[in-house]
Amino acid sequence: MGFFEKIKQGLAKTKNGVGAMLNSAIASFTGENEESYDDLEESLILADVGVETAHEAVEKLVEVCEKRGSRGGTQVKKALCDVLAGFLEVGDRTLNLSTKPSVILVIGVNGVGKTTTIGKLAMRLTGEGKKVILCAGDTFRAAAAEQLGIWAQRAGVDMVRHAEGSDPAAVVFDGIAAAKARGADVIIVDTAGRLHNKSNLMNELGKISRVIDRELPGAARETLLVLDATTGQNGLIQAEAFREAAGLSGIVLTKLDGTAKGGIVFAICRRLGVPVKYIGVGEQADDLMPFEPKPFVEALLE
Ligand SMILES: Nc1nc2c(ncn2[C@@H]2O[C@H](COP(=O)(O)OP(=O)(O)OP(=O)(O)O)[C@@H](O)[C@H]2O)c(=O)[nH]1
Ligand SMILES: [Mg+2]
Repeated sequence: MGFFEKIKQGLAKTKNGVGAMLNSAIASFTGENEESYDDLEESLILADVGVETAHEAVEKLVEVCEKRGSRGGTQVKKALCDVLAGFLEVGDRTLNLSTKPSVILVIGVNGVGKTTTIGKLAMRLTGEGKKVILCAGDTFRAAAAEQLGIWAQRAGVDMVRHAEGSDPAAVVFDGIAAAKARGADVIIVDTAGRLHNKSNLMNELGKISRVIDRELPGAARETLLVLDATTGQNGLIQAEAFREAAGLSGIVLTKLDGTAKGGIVFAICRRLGVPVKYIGVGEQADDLMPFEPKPFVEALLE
């Protein structure tokens, strides 16, 4: 099954609710009467786009329709696709891995798919000829390093780990030393899942971040927030908290093959200006793809 087929299939699971409503709201959208305006805005909110962003999207849509003279379902839908895709065109979506080594720090709440994403990324980058080292910064459970170890083996890359319960910043320190010694191109750091409102855990990310800055000054660095696409508006709050604690250069949106409504991504890109860099549509190594706004929006509205 093709990549976008998987997304469409996933999004179709919630279609009966959101997609169908959205499409009927688009079909009856005239941009002239309040009612059609409200219907469309409400459908966007139900798709998790968020109140503010939904409002902005409809305002922008009216503008675009007026300018283009768009009339009727098909033309309005095309205009809405363009407006929504425009919201996702923020920043640079490519990974900046311009120094040797460069660092990818992967963060997010529990169970969103951090370790799996790292495994997929390791396979991908290795396939591009890069020498990758994985760093098991999730020292919370021994099983976490084991899970990462399985991916390391699959990708044929080294992994640096410490004993359960040890300081994650110390593992990162060693990981960087190993990356330098072995001439690695990229070091990818796994971290334990943490709730964005637990300040001690969030401070730990700051500490990891400072170790990277100190040990690799000037190195190219990505801090990727992994976000489960089935998360609703809370995703925006998560993203804000993680940005505050560690800075963010990009989002990886996972589980788009599930029951995701997908709308949260518009709120995040629009409000925080952080680009989505990759999307995940399954548990297999090749279920990670660079993000493209247009096809994503089309899959969402199909
Ligand atoms: N369907 C689907 N499942 C996924 C995807 N990404 C990850 N998973 C699954 O989600 C579950 C959690 O993934 P992990 O990679 O362990 O998540 P994590 O963020 O590292 O979890 P913690 O380390 O416990 O915080 C696993 O069963 C993964 O196989 C995806 O894109 N689609
Ligand atoms: Mg994990």
